[in-house]
Amino acid sequence: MAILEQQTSQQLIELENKYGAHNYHPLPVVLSRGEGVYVWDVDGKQYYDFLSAYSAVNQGHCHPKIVNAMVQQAQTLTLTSRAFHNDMLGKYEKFACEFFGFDKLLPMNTGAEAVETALKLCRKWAYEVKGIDENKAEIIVCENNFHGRTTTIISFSNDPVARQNFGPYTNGFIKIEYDNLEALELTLKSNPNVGGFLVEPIQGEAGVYVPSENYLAKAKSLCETYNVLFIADEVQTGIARTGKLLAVNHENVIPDILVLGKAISGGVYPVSAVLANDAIMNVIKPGNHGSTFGGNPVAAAVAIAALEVVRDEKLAENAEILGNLFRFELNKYIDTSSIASLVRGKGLLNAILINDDEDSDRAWNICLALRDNGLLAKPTHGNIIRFAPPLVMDKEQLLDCVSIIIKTLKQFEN
Ligand code: IF1
Repeated sequence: MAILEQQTSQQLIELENKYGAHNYHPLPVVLSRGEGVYVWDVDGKQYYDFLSAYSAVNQGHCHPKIVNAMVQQAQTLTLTSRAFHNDMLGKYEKFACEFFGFDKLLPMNTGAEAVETALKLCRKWAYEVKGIDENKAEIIVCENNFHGRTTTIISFSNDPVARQNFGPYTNGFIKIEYDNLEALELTLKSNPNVGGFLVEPIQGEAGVYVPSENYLAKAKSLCETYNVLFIADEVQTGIARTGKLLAVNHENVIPDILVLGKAISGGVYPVSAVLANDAIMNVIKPGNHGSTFGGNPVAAAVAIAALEVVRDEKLAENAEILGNLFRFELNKYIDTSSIASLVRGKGLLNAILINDDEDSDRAWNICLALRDNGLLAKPTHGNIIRFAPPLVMDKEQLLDCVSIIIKTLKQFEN
């Protein structure tokens, strides 16, 4: 059989199972097309996408403006490496720096690469500007963080599945409780070698934990007091997902280092970025850091188009309005539900808590039933189901999804 011939879902799943590493346990559905808020499986069944590729497809699947930008650039110049200049990188860097309000951008490809870049930048600043003794710099991180899958990043993860048997681990990280300002202040006060504080404005993978009001603002203020860099990982919460361009905008916090990924490209191409002002970014000199594809012309063209879509289609405003409607409607149901105990989130990054213990398969079974009812979502940890549709969704589609979700949850009511 020619490899590109039409195959059934089962045949395609078997191909992945036989020839692919088993590093995921996907929901049993095989998608072959996406457009806006919809995806279709190989049998032509239509679904609402309520995961948005983990918030990488905020602009909707295959947004024509972004795809066209990619096609045009891909037919012109795809990759030069940074050994030479190209006519797209500077334009993109200027556009993005003005879009987010920073002096400089360091272009990378994946979110984890951008987080690693931010860690290196923070450490170099700690030694060369703050004056911490070489190899003594510490970076504070939060319990239940998720920042990617590299060996250094999982070194400060407390998720055994993500961490176990990948040692030896990278040193130089202090873990504190998320959303605990006393813990942060105590750690800053008692550790003179802290160079930075890396934090997710909302903890996504942990289960969409929204911190207390003003946590981010007060944490930033503590970092200023102790001359420590506030590093915001907005890979998942950024690009309008939470109802503002950045989740830190809800508290008017300007991070010292901003980490972006996922939807900065609209899910069309791997693009990530680290932004900072000159006093920090200028510690990086030629040869200190790099990447073959980082800042390539296609990434540059795609990212400009993807950010223009966020601006022109007012996706943050839409996420704010539809997110409030989503939680309002679900809370009405939850008041009477025996299966769902709460809904939490900001903008269109939300999750519901299923009344069951972590290791029950009830959330998984609910997601299978949601699939059968035409909506795709996936549990994060055990009994938490994340809901994150593309931000281009309209009110009618959202209410349709709310009725699908409630109808499905009622199937599991006792
Ligand atoms: C998986 C979810 C997980 C991220 C934040 C950096 C990265 C991510 C805040 C790394 C990536 C993805 C990775 C994917 C599942 C998904 C995810 F929360 F978004 F659902 F795992 F937590 N910072 N998140 O969320 O970016 O290198 O992947 O481009 O690894 O299973 P990446």
